[in-house]
Order: sequence, then structure tokens, then C-alpha cells
Amino acid sequence: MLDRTLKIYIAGHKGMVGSAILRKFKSEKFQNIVLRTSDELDLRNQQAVQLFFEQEKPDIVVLAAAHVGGIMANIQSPAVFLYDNLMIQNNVIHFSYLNGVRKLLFLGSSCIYPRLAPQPMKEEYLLDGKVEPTNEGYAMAKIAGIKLCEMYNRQYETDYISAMPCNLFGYEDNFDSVSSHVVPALIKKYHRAKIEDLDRVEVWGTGKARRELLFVDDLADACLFLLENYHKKDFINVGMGIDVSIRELADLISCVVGYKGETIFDTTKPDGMPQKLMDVSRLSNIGWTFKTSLCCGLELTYQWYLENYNKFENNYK
Ligand code: GFB
Repeated sequence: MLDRTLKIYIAGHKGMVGSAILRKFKSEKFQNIVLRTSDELDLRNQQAVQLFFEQEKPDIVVLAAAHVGGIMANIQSPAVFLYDNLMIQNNVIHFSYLNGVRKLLFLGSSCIYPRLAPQPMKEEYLLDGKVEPTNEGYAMAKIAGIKLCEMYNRQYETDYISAMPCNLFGYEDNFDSVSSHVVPALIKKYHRAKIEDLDRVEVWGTGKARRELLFVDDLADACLFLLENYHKKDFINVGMGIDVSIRELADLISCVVGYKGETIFDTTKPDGMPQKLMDVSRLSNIGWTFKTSLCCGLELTYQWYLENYNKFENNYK
């Protein structure tokens, strides 16, 4: 078990993933958590990151800071996804090493795998083929992050581990109509359609693409589990090992929201990767499995949206 007095820096604590990890660590009574907002510390800025690490000297680093977005955001600004993420992870990993960080957890994404990888995707399929073009910038950055951790471990004998979560959703997600991921986008669309009594909701793509979706608080639980139980090994998948089609997901979300109208599919919009289902046996073999079913996670997220939606929906108070 990790000593609760260790100094832990959670990079990216304002985002969906980082805030879930912060909640988890607080609930587990960690007493010495270091945080910086992106206004206080721009992780792309090498000198600022150097100074921060020299001053704070954390024992453990959780690298949840990243430039993230859904399929459309990735298509629109691939250079930003590649550049920002490379800069953030290079700075945080390198200055962690130079300042004696004992353990670092790097968070990636299932989009690192080849577009046409056999399903479910095992960790060893990395770099067996070309990645999905809609998220190439993000995937390349995350692959570089995995390799950076692996090579620092190899050359410097550090203990930097990488977790690759499947698609995530939950509290503090981004509900922007264009740049969000599918779950917040559909919660917002179905909720608006219910309130405005609209006949139909438009969902992007064919509805046939398949995604594995994990509630973000379960990911946070897995992160602590990995920090405590996984050492100096290859990267590891984190997910449920179950996927759904976007059509099934849309039906589930419309049901959770209580929308009674029709769903239509806009096939001019991209599907992205045809399927992203991970093999999670490496993780289950060491003793971790998910706790929140998809349906339950969607209900919790919709509840959170209703309680917080003035933040996103000033027109729908
Ligand atoms: O969540 P999403 O943007 O992520 O889209 P990706 C998942 C699927 O949902 C795609 C469909 O097939 C979308 O076409 N979809 C349907 C929608 N309606 C909507 C909608 O209104 N909004 C959105 N966003 N999707 C991202 C990557 O890929 O996933 C990132 O681009 C990252 O790099 C992230 O890996 C986890 O799974 O397609």
C-alpha cells in the first residue's frame, strides 16, 4: 500500500480524468497532494515545468494532463493534439526523472492501437499497423509517451508505468457540441430534444462503430490500484472488456434521458475506428475489474449534467 503521506502531483486535476483521480486520492486520505491549474503552470513550457519540479520535488506523479477531444476536435486540429501532448508529456516525464520522482503513471488511450487491429486488442498489438487517421496526432503523441516511459525505465531504472484506458465518460466531462466525445454529446442532444419536444435526434456516423466505455471513477480506482500493484512493466489496458455499438449507446442514453422521439444517423459524419475493444486480461489477472456498469455510469453522468448544466446550457436554466 502506498504511504498516504507521500507527496503526489496530479497533473491535469481540472479535467475529467484528473478530477476523478483527485477525488479518489482524497477519499483514500492522501494528505500531501500538489496541484496546479493550467493558468498557474503551462505544462508545455519547459522552464516553468523545470522550476515547478525543482521547487516541489514530488514523490509520485500522475500524468493526467493532456489536450483531449472527440473525433471532430481531433480531425480539426491534429497539429495541436500532437504538439501539446508531446510537450506536456516530455516535460513532465523528463523533469520527474531529473528530480527523483519514484513512480509515475502516464495515461494514454486505446486509440494507440492500429485501426484494424484484431479485437479485443492486446497490448502486444501496438505498432502492428497504421493508426486511425482521424486521431493520428493524438495517437502518435500517446505512443511516444509510452515509449518515453519504457525507455526511461530501461536506461535509468525508473518505475514509470503507462495505463491505456478505453473511451471514458463521467463527471466534469466536456459537453461542447463539436469538440466533445460521444457520451456527453449524446446526453446533451437527447436532453435538449426532450426539453424542446423535438421529433428526432441526429447521431453522427453509421451507428455501427463500436466503443468500450468506462466510467471515469472506475478509471481513477484502477489508477490507484496500478500505482500500488504494478511496477516497471509494459503498458497495460484499462477497460471493461465489453463494447457497444454507437446505435446501442444512443438507445441507452435516450432511455436514461427519457427521450421518446426518433434517432437518425448522419452518415456524412465519420465513424472513426470501426471497433475499439480492449483485451483487459493483463489487468484482471493482477486483480482489478470495473465496478460501474455502463447503464449505471450513464445515469450518474446524466444526473451530474442536470445538476451542473447551467455551466454548459445557459439557455436551458
Ligand atoms: O467519442 P468519439 O468522438 O471518439 O466518437 P472516438 C465515438 C463514436 O461516436 C464515433 C460517434 O463513431 C462518432 O462518429 N458519434 C455519434 C459521435 N454522434 C456523435 C457526437 O455527437 N459526437 C461525437 N463526438 N461522436 C476519440 C479520439 O475517438 O476518442 C481521441 O479522436 C481519443 O483521440 C478518444 O482517443 C478517446 O472513439 O471516435
